[in-house]
Amino acid sequence: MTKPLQLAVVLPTLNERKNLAALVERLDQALTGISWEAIFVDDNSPDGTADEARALSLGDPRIRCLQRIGRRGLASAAIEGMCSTAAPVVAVMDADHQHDPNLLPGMLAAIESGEYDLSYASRFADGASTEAWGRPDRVKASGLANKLARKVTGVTLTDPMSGYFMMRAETLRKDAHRLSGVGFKILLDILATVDAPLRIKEFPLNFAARAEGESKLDQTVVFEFLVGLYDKWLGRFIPTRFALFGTVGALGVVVQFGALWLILNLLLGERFIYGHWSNNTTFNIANTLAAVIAMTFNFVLNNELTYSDKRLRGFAPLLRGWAKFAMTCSLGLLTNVGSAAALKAMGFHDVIAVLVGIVLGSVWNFALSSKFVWGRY
Ligand SMILES: Nc1nc2c(ncn2[C@@H]2O[C@H](COP(=O)(O)OP(=O)(O)O)[C@@H](O)[C@H]2O)c(=O)[nH]1
Ligand SMILES: [Mg+2]
Repeated sequence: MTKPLQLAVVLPTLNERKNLAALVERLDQALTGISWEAIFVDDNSPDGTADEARALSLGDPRIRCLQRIGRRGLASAAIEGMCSTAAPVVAVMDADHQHDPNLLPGMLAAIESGEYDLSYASRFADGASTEAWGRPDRVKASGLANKLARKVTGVTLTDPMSGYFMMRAETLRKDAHRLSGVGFKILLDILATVDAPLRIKEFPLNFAARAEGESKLDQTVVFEFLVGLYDKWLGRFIPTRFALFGTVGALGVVVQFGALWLILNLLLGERFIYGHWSNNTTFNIANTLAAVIAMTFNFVLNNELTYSDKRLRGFAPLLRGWAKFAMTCSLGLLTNVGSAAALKAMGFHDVIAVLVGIVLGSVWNFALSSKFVWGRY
């Protein structure tokens, strides 16, 4: 009988094809004498990362591939990978060679000894270094993020934002349903969620430069971090997605007012006197147009941010999505413009009329669009 499986290394990937073969080789060398498997969790990367993982798997069944369709996200990829193995201990690691696999045996020994529940590699512990990373801007950003994260969650680790850690699979599975799975700070999420006090061992990491390809977190790192913090802090009062949708909607309010003002003043030459535009008909037509513009703006921003994990891509899907968004929102739009028109006719201030219309409309928009536009999966 072969040695029972000890460790699963979960490797979330997005366009990492060229990094896989060399990484598997390094894992194989680092983990001699240990019974392990590696699980690439790929979000259907256009560069064929999943195909490469399957090709490697044909020659080495310890390599597995979980290909996710229509979904995105580092945290949820890590969670699903960790839940897809029978191994008693699971590790999460970047697939771009920034995390040194030689730390794995020590991290595993710490957990198998029974003295620790979680091992993790810190970029900021004594003896660690980030010089080889070659990204002083990101070092600084990570330092700041860590400080903020420690304040908000009360976690005392030197690097709660680390993406390289290992723990008992059972501990993870017990609380997996309570993890937020939003953003990239999966370790922080686990630390803030798991009730049992975790005994944690820290390993200083020499954080390397990425081997091939590009960082996916460069552009979204600040946004995702804020979303993650919000989720842990206030997410249970107002769900994160609804808060995002609302924030985008609030920006849409600005856009609608801006568009309305532009159309009336510049295009139609209407005068805005003492808080009123003169003519009801032109106002209603212009406000309808402004609402359509704001809706398009909201669609684009929601697609980029609120539903970044289910983002529609390409001309046809975007157009179809916009059409569906327009349809599901048309009820909201009718409510929006209709109630504004009614209120204005009743003599309410124009600004009040527009605002009430927006609030009533956006309730419809969220309820329907989360189901019909981005809810395919
Ligand atoms: N499955 C999946 N993997 C991701 C996603 N975003 C990033 N990754 C992977 O997560 C790891 C860390 O991402 P990276 O872009 O290197 O972030 P950085 O090291 O902070 O610059 C890499 O292996 C990426 O391929 C995602 O949305 N889904
Ligand atoms: Mg990286």
